[in-house]
Amino acid sequence: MKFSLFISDLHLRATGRKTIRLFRDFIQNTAPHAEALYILGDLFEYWAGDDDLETVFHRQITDDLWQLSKSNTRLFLMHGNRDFLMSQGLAEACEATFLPDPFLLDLYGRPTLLTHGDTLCTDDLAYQDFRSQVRQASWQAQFLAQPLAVRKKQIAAIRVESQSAKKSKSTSIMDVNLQAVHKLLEKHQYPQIIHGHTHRQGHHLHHFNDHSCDRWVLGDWDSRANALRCSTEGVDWQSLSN
Ligand code: LP5
Ligand code: MN
Repeated sequence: MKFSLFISDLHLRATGRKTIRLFRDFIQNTAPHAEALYILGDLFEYWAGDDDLETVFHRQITDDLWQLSKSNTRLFLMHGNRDFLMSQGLAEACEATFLPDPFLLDLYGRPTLLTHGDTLCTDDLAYQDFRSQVRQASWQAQFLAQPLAVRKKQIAAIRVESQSAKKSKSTSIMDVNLQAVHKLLEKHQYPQIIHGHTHRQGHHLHHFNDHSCDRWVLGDWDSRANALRCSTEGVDWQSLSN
C-alpha cells in the first residue's frame, strides 16, 4: 500500500550521535518504502548557509537523502525556524523540493495543510518580532554576505539568547494559539493540518464553525524519534526507536 511519511524537528548536529544514527537508519531502511517523505522544518540544529554543505557531517546527511530520492521516494523540505536559510544548493545536493509554508496537499483524497508551526505561536511576540526581521530578504542577504565563521558565531550567540528567553516564557506562550489555528484552517476550507515546532507530539480534534479538523503535531527527535504515516487507510504514528 502506498504511504507518505512526515517528520520534523530532528535538530541534526554533528555531536548528536544518537539522533544521527536514528536518522540514517530511518532514511536507509524505513523511508524507502514510502512514496514521499516530508520534512517539515528544523531538520538541522541550525543552517548557516549553503556554503556550509561541504562538512563531512552535512555531506553524510545530504548523501543519504540523495540516495533516498534516487530510490523513488520523493523528498520535500520545508523551512523551520532553525534552518530557514536552507537554499537551492542544499535542495540540489539531496534532490529535494522545497515547499512554501503553509502548503496545501491532497493527501490520499484528504486536503491537508502542512506548516512548520512557528507562525501559529502568535502569543510569543518576541519570537514573532525576531521572525519577521530574519525572514526579510534584505536581512538575509546582509547576513549571508558575512564569512561563514562569523555567521556561526552569531548563531551561537542567538542560540544562547533563545535558550535564556525561553526560560522566562510560559509553556502556553510557546504553544500554538488556537485562534490562529482556526483562522488558518478556515482560510483553507477546513483541511487536516500537520505541523511541528512545539515538540508536543499529539493528535487534536478541533470543532468550530460546524467543522471538525484533525491537527497532528509531530514530535522532536531529541526525546523520541517519531514519524507520521499517512495512507488511504488513515493516519498513524510510527515509532522509530532502536
Ligand atoms: O529554537 P528554539 O527552540 O531555541 O526557540 C525557538 C525560538 N528561537 C529561535 C532562534 C533560533 O533558535 C536561533 C537559531 C537560528 C539560526 C538561523 C540562522 C540565522 C539567524 C542568525 C541571527 C543572528 O527561533 C524562540 C521561541 C521558541 O522557538 C518557541 O517557539 O520562543 O524564540 C526566541 O527565543 C526569540 C526571543 O524571544 C527573542 C530573540 C532575541 C533576539 C535578539 C536580537 C538579535 C537580533 C539579530 C538579528 C535580527
Ligand atoms: Mn522549530
